Amino acid sequence: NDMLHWQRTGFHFQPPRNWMNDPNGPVFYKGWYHLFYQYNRDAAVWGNITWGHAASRDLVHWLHLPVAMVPDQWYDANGVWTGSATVLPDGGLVMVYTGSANSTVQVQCVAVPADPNDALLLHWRKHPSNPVLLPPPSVLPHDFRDPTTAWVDPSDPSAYLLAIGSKNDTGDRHAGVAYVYSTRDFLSYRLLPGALHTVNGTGMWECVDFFPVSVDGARIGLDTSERAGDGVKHVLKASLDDDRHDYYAIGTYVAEENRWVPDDGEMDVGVGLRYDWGKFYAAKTFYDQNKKRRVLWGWVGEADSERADVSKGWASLMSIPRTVGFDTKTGRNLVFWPVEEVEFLRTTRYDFSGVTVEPGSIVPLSMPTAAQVDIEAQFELDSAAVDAAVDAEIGYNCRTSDGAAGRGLLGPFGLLVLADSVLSERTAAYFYVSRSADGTLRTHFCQDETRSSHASDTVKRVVGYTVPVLDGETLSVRILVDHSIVESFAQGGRSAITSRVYPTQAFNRAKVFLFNNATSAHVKAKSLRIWEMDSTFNHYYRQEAVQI
Ligand code: DQQ
Repeated sequence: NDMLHWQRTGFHFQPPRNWMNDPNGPVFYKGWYHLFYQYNRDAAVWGNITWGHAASRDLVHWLHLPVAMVPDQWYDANGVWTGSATVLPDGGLVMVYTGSANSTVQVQCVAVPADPNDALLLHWRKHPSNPVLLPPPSVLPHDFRDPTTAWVDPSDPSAYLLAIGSKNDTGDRHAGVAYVYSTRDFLSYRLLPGALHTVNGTGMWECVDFFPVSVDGARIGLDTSERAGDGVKHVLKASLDDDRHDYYAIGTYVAEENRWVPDDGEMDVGVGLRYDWGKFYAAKTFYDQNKKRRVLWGWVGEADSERADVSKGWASLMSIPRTVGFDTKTGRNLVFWPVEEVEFLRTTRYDFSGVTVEPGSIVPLSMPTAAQVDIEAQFELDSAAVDAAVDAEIGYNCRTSDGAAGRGLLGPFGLLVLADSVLSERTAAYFYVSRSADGTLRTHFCQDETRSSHASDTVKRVVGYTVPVLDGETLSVRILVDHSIVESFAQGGRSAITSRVYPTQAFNRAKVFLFNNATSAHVKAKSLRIWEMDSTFNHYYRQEAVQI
């Protein structure tokens, strides 16, 4: 029906139909961005996993291509699972992926372009030596998957290293772990002693990613083989199968000892920072040699029921591609920001800058329709209220709070999107300023899905976390709204939150409001601009058309 159809997005990547999960082997090759993804051709639920495939000139408009790989060998009969691309020095390309041989055995396999001159990379050749890598005796054979992009071994330029996630259950460790293998030809591999990193209690590490970042801000992205050293640190990311979030930490890579050490042991992988505080998993970066940036893709699943997915005929989206960089201002986190190409989709602009929102009030923002919008807002709290904030409560927590309906001295305030005119449905992206035990102010950035839909079969939560705000900074947020997805980036991307929401009333006449539920603070939208967003009208590859 209309409502289910409306939930499909206008400018996010999603397959034409059926189920999708992890991004696979993202890469820039011969002028095209390629995105492969875990794909079930047969249904809107997970199963019979192939590699779906699409290509783009600009990361925004996509050409849907035929599936790249299907389970047609004994070693991937249960699914062609997640893998990564490595660009070789001669410009060649190799994919290393996990073959699910059966429900209990995972092996690593290699595929190369059947025709390296084909910029669309339509056909893939699985190597006759597959599987090239079997689980080591120390791990369970079903806990060994998702090889990373390979990087050049700093101590032996003729060798590559790559990491594979696993789990170590000896004793009661329940430790996530990343093993490193050395290879010269991608066909034979040697396990390096020890592990790149392991963290007790974090369980199976899926979709490990490992990449360098420029910490002096000199460069926005680094090639995966860039060496550690002056101005270069390494990020380790793991997707925790246990709690379905992507965790990262920044640290030092000591290649000659095959280990990586987090800068801050208390904020280790799996316990500290997340790529995104909402629905976002199995993410993967690639180095875009075209624009010299590192780009992140994440799988954004559904929060509705499987039954709803089956009637829609599709499930899951890809996040907006995000550039990833080191936050030189805080020195302790990454920043994520929609790739600049997203801004090309902006059409009509509405400017609401200067609007002030009284405590306990809501201001409608008048525009024709807001199902597909890009919002940029900067907020100022009145200083008298902030000075009085010694009374602000201690220890706010987005997850256990009353969300946008709560009331505190300095929050919540922010925007309500995908709202109907009487606000019976709305999704809130908001700030909440509280006090920490030492008396200093703490800013939380949260998203409240609890009133996003009248539907009862969807998961609705309040999600989010504290976001660093430095002296003199205003509170700022960018929000991408696209039918059933709300993706927010606070403080220049120090914190990101993605929600999936399914309005039943707001659909087709979605509105935006400013709200301020603080009890004492006036909030001024110092600047507030909203752009309507074009749809990307993706195309479908037809072999006949190309052959003519
Ligand atoms: N999805 C793939 C696995 C990976 C998981 C299977 C993460 O390779 O560990 O579809 O979502």
